[in-house]
Amino acid sequence: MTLHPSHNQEKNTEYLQKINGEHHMQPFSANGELAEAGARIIDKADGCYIWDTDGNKILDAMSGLWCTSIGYGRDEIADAVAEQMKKLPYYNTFFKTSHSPAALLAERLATLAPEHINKVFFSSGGSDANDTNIRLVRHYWATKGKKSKKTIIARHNAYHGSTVGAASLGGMKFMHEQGDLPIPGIVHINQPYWYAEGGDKDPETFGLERARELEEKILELGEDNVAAFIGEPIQGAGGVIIPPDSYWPEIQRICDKYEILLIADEVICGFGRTGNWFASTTFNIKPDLITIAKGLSSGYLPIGGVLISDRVADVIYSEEGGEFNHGYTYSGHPATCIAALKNLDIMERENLIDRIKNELGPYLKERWLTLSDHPLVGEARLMGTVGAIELTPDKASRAPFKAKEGTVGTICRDYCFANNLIMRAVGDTMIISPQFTMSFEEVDELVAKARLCLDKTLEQITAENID
Ligand code: PXG
Repeated sequence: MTLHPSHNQEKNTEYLQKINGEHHMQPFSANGELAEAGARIIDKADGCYIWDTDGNKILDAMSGLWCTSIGYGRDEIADAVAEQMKKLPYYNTFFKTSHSPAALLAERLATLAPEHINKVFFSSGGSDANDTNIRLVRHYWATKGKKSKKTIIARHNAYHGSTVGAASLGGMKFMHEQGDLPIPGIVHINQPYWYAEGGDKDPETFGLERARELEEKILELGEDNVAAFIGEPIQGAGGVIIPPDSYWPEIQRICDKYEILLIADEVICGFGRTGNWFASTTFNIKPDLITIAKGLSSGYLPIGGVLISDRVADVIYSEEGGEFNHGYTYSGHPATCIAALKNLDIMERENLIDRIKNELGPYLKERWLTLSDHPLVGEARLMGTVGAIELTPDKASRAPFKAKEGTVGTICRDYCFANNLIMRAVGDTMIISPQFTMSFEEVDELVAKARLCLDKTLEQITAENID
């Protein structure tokens, strides 16, 4: 079919939905259904709000997809990127070349990262950065003469990305089912999800138990066969799962005891989300590798990478390490590095990390936790600027609904959409990850809208006997 777009079609919702449905296959979507219904077309954004092509102003409490920490509409980034695009829009970082944006960003990251980390390898996002991790840890151990140390231990319900490697590291069953994943050499242990899986145990005992599954798995496989453990400090896409305090110190102890590399996937948690530059600082762990993306550039341009500790870098840079046969066309892309540098400038200039720790974080937490008195809410939790509420038919027992998982969450999510609030549903868990720049008034709007949508959800499931 030939379409003839005219110059004013960019705001024509119907037309855009039609061509989008006919030609654009979208991620994590039932594309047939979506094409039929028509996607919501987002037109512009500013601060914490997005506008669709019908003119609806929507409060974005997810920072896009956990990315836009500094908020939308920062012309300063656009201008700096435009300047870079005119000067050097592209050059690779292979074959003994580099350029100032990559070098400057690498130096900046080394300053911001925990002390034992001084190097970075760039990627285009989080998935390919985690693929880099798989290559790196195996190359590390092979270089040290321990070729058998190959297996990576990850967790059920983790999200590490969507490439074959990253989806294998992830523990999403519905992803593994499509395409015969995980690939060999990646195994999973249980997650520290006290609300859903902790039963009558107190959270700290449960956290220790779940961490000790790592030790059991290492003993089962033999430590000579295990390369690394990977985990998100707080699981994001899995439902903003904040582990009990006992969890991460025990994981660190076990990694140290058995000489297993620790990879912290900070694609969501990094760059301030938890109130420190890195969640590894918040949870007091010392990872050998840190995956970064999203907040690194606030999503203004696609860039990710792996922060590499001295322990790992010393081996990779050694004579025995030789050439690392790995890299991406866009590793260290100049425009994306400039976007990241400007983003970090803004975060520092506006003291945004400090704001999360001392102002926005505490206010958001206080307001968010007020939702726990709602009859549908089994638990409200929040750290820094990531939060969740668990929906339940029975607050006392934290029981799940008898209806298919996600039924009630989807009803609530749809009310949010209809009331111009972007709040995600993961099954029957509602999650938020707002911008670091959100004002107190916007926090109030967010919490008031969330409560309204909970009320409407309760009304509907009562009327329809969903329990
Ligand atoms: N690690 C973590 C912890 C992530 O959250 C990735 C890696 C992959 O990054 P890229 O840039 O390749 O997408 C992510 C991405 C969701 C959702 O439903 C979350 C992500 C991506 C898509 C959807 O919450 N996180």
